[in-house]
Amino acid sequence: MTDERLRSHRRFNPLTRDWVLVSPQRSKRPWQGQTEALASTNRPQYDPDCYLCPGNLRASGENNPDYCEPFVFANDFPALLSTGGVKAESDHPLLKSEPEAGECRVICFSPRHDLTLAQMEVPEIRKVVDLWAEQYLELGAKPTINHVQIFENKGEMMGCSNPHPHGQIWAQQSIPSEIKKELESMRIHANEHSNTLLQDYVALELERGERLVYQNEFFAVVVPFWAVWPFETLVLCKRRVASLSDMTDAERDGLADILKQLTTRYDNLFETRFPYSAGMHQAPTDGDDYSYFDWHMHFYPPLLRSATIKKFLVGYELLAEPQRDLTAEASAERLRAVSDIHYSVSDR
Ligand code: H2U
Ligand code: ZN
Repeated sequence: MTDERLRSHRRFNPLTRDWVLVSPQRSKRPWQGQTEALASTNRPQYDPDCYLCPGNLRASGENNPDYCEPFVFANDFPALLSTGGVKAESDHPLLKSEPEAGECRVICFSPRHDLTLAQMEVPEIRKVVDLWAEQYLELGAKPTINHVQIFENKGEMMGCSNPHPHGQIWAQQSIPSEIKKELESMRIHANEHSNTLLQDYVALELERGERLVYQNEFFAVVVPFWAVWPFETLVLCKRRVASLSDMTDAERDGLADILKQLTTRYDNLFETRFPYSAGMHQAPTDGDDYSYFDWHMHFYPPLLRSATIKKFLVGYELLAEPQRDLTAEASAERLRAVSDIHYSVSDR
């Protein structure tokens, strides 16, 4: 490792064009903290009080069907309504707003209340991938929908309201700020280079290897050079695809394998159901040309040292810029080193 990498330095995120302060000198002993596992709470396969379990009643007064495959429904408390507010004339340029319309859905990954993606089998995860692809196409085809955000909030620490394995979709008229930033960076990169930003990046990471967590024939998972969260990862496709709908059957299987591998390694790191916010960025569905865009998936887990010790983005980070002690390379090494057999089934 170069000397620079052992001392305080800043790293540049070419997707968002933000910087992160890295202070490796503060983590000479990266694992000073305790790493006790939480007492594992055994959940039932079916919970009569869960609003996501098959057959149960939801807040809308509707009953879920007796589903046995991934199941999607309209969020009963949507953040976006099918018609946005009426545009009000602003009486001041510093008080700008605009109406926003959209649709929110919830996807139950499995009928089993006690599982998470990490504990599901690859063919079951593949069904989730297929449903995500269908939803992207269906929602994206609506004239009023220009962006489809598929994501998962996992764990109480991330504000997840229910342990039943599920994710969400927020589809809307506008292209949200994070994606806008990425689109701009990717567009500029592709104009100035012979390849797209993330195709160039995945090639570089495969060559360097030090930030690689896992790869299969079609995808690679890395702790990005510019990661902010201790164990943040980026899932990259080795071929340029703009969305799930561009992926072949074999690639969708490959993505299911990647999700199983990554979430299992996360869980094994601190022997806990590793919390995170994760989601994929896909090409907007407004009909523009997105040949400069690469599908990818971000995982933002909050845990730092154990199942209970999380990183907070506070102080300097709120007021100045994000900071981390552990380097991305050290995190990738940790994630590579753990077993890919889930701790709940391995006979240790
Ligand atoms: P979170 O656990 O990430 O909060 O997602 C659960 C979603 O489920 C949440 O957005 C919705 C909430 O609005 N929900 C329903 O649609 N129906 C219900 O009966 C309860 C919760
Ligand atoms: Zn349930």
